[in-house]
Amino acid sequence: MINSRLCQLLNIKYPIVQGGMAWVSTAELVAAVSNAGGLGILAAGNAPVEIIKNEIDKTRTLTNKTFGINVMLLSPFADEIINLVIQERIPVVTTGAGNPGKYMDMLKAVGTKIIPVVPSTALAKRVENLGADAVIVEGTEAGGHVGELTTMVLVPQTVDVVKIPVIAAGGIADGRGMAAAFALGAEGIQIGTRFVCSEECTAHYNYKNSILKAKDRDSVVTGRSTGHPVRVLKNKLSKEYEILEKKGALTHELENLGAGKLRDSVVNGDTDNGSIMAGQISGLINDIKSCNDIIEDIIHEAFLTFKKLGELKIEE
Ligand code: TUI
Repeated sequence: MINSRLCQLLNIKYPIVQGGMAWVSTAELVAAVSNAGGLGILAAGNAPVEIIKNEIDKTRTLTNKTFGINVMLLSPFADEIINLVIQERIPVVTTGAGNPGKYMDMLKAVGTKIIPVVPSTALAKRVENLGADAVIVEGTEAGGHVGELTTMVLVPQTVDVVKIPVIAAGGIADGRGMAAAFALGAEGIQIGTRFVCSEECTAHYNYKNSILKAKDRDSVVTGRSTGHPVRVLKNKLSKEYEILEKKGALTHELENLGAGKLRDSVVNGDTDNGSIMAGQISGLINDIKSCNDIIEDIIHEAFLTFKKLGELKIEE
């Protein structure tokens, strides 16, 4: 048992949050993670409100545990999704790809816990001042939209400047990673890529298999020139994208090439021409197991790691 302030704040057994991944974090995955004692998070991505309302209803048929919603702030539907969250009294919201400042008061008014994902200590402090209940600091090791700093440097620097619980994200897929994050002062972890390779995740097998096959150097960040850098596994699409970017292509040309490509890989299984968003830790993931086993194995391995460290003969 690894307890932290986060478990009381969110009413969960283990301080493990599942990353909100567009197209991937559907009702089945979210309910499985929450039923296993973590916090499942539905991903709104760029989806319109009706689709997310359906996913909320479905999740509620599959679990009576706490679950949350991730609001991707670049979405054209972000305002409507926030209204839906308020109507539906969703207990926890995480946000990504922007500053959630303008939504904080509305969410707080209905008692929703707000946990922004941030890539820097400055934004962590800003969201704490605006009333965030906890903060997820996401290192550049993560999949999808990323910042510049690593988890290793972000976590301790953030822990030193905020009072709210810090959740570490990016590059964590096992109990050693969890123990390392806690050693840096984190009180929880967020896990994305590892949960893609779960039995309950509804993503196409080809997408899961790309992660299973990936090694340490098989991801790349594309789109830095557009201001929206995204970590993906290398494939035909990422190579085309890199060539265009090196040639100095305009942002709208690059955005046209990227549009709809996540759905192509996650839903249709086109892992050549689709965008395979996944983290650098993909190389550590070699099997597909249930969310319950993923979580129990992480907790057990974190415990063994702490025990092993405690047995080191260290003298002061
Ligand atoms: O949001 C994510 N990961 C994502 S979102 C996504 S969908 C997408 N697709 C194409 C282009 C862009 C997005 C795929 N993966 N992670 C959380 C995260 N948020 N990482 C980094 C940030 C972030 C970045 C800048 C948060 C705030 C921020 O603030 C800038 C500002 O406004 O001050």
